[in-house]
Amino acid sequence: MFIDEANIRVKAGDGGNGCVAFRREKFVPRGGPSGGDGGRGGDVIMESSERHNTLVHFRFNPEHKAERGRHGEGSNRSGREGANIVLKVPVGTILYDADSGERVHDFVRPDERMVIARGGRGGRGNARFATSTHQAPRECEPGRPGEERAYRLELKLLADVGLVGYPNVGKSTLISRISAARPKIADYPFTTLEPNLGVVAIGEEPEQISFVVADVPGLIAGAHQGTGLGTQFLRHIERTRLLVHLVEVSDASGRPDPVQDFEVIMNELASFGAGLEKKPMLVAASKIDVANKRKLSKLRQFCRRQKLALYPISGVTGEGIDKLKYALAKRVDEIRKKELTAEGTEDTEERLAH
Ligand SMILES: Nc1nc2c(ncn2[C@@H]2O[C@H](COP(=O)(O)OP(=O)(O)OP(=O)(O)O)[C@@H](O)[C@H]2O)c(=O)[nH]1
Ligand SMILES: [Mg+2]
Repeated sequence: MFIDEANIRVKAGDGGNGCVAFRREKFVPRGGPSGGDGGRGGDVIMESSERHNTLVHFRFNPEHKAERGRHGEGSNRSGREGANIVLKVPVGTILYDADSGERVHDFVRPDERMVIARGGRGGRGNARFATSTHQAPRECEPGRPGEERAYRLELKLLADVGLVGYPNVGKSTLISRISAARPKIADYPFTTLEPNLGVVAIGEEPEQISFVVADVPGLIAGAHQGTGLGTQFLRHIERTRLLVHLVEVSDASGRPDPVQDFEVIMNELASFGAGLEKKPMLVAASKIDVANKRKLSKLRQFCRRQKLALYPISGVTGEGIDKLKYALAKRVDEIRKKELTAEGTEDTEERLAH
């Protein structure tokens, strides 16, 4: 459940064929063989990157081919080599051979490179076959085919964004709106018993931003003492970068005061003891299609005072969902960049200290 997977097929470039040709020059009778070699086919290379966080880009695009080598030509011209292609995967990706199931490589560090399909060698042209006794060879070789392979990629996901709130406020509905996750949604509390993860992708490669959202069971007052489903599952969002706190503003919640709802949940987060209450947080006013206007404006005023960004959404009509999704992408991206530069500075400091 916490694993992102993709199946890919890759084909390295075929080698170019060798060429049969003879020199033909004015005044040079019976010129020698001059067929050039074929170029080598391009490799398919896999490279781990810190800029990628999920495998979602392969799901839309599972087949990759490197360029073939050009054929050799007369006048001893070798064919040009085919260009390599580089497929980027997130650090933490594990590569399996799809046919044998064998584990091929674990990309544990950034910028690890590995050839996952080798380009075919170019064939030799007839110039290579000439010997003192065999001066007009007509043989040449065809290029070798590039390797063709099927792989399975696996990545253990860590969630970037955690969805928190009371039961039944629409957390699972939201994740089903912004990702391919399809958790159970129903009109009773504690529908979700286990965390669900969804991958959200925005934009196109190479500028695509993707991130992982975790939908967790609802919290209620006293959860840290075991009431409801307790708070054990909150460890799944301990390492998230950002929380979305869903607060229901319809009357269906049966609770009179959204600000009080907010505070009860914050108190439970704090009681869990992992600093969840201090994480960056966006507030989503949920079920605005059936909002009680008074509740919505009360929550709005509260958020303004607390300097919390508020996003009114409806998982049913879709209102506000895109805006929230883009805001999440932006915040996640900012936080990741900050983390990268922070690591960079630590590295430099460490080096300077030595
Ligand atoms: N009118 C309206 N109903 C919604 C909205 N979002 C969710 N619902 C309904 O509210 C109910 C609960 O939704 P869920 O997504 O299961 O809520 P949850 O927060 O995941 O609930 P738990 O898993 O029990 O914590 C379902 O009947 C949904 O159809 C919304 O924006 N508007
Ligand atoms: Mg749910």
